[in-house]
Amino acid sequence: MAHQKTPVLALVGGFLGAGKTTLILHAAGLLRARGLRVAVITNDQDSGLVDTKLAEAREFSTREVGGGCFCCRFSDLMEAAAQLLEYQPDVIFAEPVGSCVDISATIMQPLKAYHRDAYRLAPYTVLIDPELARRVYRDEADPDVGFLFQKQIAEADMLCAAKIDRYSSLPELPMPFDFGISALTGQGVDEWLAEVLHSTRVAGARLLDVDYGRYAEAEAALGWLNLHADVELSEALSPGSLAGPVLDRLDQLLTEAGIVIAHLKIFDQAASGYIKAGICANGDEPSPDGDLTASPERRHEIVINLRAIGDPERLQRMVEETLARVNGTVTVRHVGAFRPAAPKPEHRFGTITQALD
Ligand SMILES: Nc1nc2c(ncn2[C@@H]2O[C@H](COP(=O)(O)OP(=O)(O)OP(=O)(O)O)[C@@H](O)[C@H]2O)c(=O)[nH]1
Ligand SMILES: [Mg+2]
Repeated sequence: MAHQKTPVLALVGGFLGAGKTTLILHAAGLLRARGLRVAVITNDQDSGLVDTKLAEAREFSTREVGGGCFCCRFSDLMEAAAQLLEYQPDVIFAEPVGSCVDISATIMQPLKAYHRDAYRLAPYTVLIDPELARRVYRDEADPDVGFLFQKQIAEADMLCAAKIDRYSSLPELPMPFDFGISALTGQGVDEWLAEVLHSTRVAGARLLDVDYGRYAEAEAALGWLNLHADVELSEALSPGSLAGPVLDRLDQLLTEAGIVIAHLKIFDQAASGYIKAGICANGDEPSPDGDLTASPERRHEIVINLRAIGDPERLQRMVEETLARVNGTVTVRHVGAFRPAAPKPEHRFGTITQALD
């Protein structure tokens, strides 16, 4: 058998919209430019992820673990990682679902216990959006969001303030953090990556005390919607000209209904190029990613992922109402609208797995 290198496996968690995918893909691009091979594992309660499409569009070897969070699908996570070994990656980034907590007990400890020879486990990174952090500590955030957020930051091996390009100096936050990072300007990314690749800190050094009843209740406050469709337009449009108005219209409908958006994303692939755009709050200005100058096409493949504090059936109706305005035929390949089911992890360690040496 060919000699296999032992890849770094780096989990990057944090609340919905914290900037996990943007950071992972930015870092993956930097590593690729250094001649390293990078693979990505995405994760969701359902299938049909914008993040998967985006990672594939950037030509990274990608696997999607669907149908439940990594904790509940630990075997699928390990199967996905094993499949990616075929590409001989130097680094595998894995992004857990943004509402997920107790990653240390359910993923980091089992990884150290059962897979220590196959992967070099990086310290667990948790990203925080400084604005959400402030809202949580001022008691201005939804209490269920606040619960999940506080649990997530308590189990970080490396806590990183994301999106720091939005501030003229490092933001003052109610909690200490290890790195301030901007995936847009690159600030702080090299320092964080050095810790991911060569860290001497213990990976999975913290264990949470989680009331799973409260955890399930907090996750179930969120409505989840994933839609994957083929669009045949009557008149050709660029991906940006189709996706932009769909995103704006959905934002408008949700806002009028008083539904708080946690993260709304759309991905549009046409033969001429792709666009990804998203917003993390009602009325936000989306910053599109992809090819804004792609030429008009009649055939598009679109993926919409919406996480909001609202009834999933209402979310689905609003998405369908929005797509009904598209001038053409929309053929839905997949639609899932639900509240996340109570988490039932495959493993849940009560103690920290010690390193061998
Ligand atoms: N200004 C700024 N915006 C960012 C940065 N990183 C991410 N964003 C924006 O924040 C939004 C959410 O980013 P994602 O990377 O999709 O967040 P995520 O944590 O993967 O979200 P989920 O997968 O839904 O949990 C996107 O609109 C990004 O453009 C950053 O460093 N600076
Ligand atoms: Mg993501």
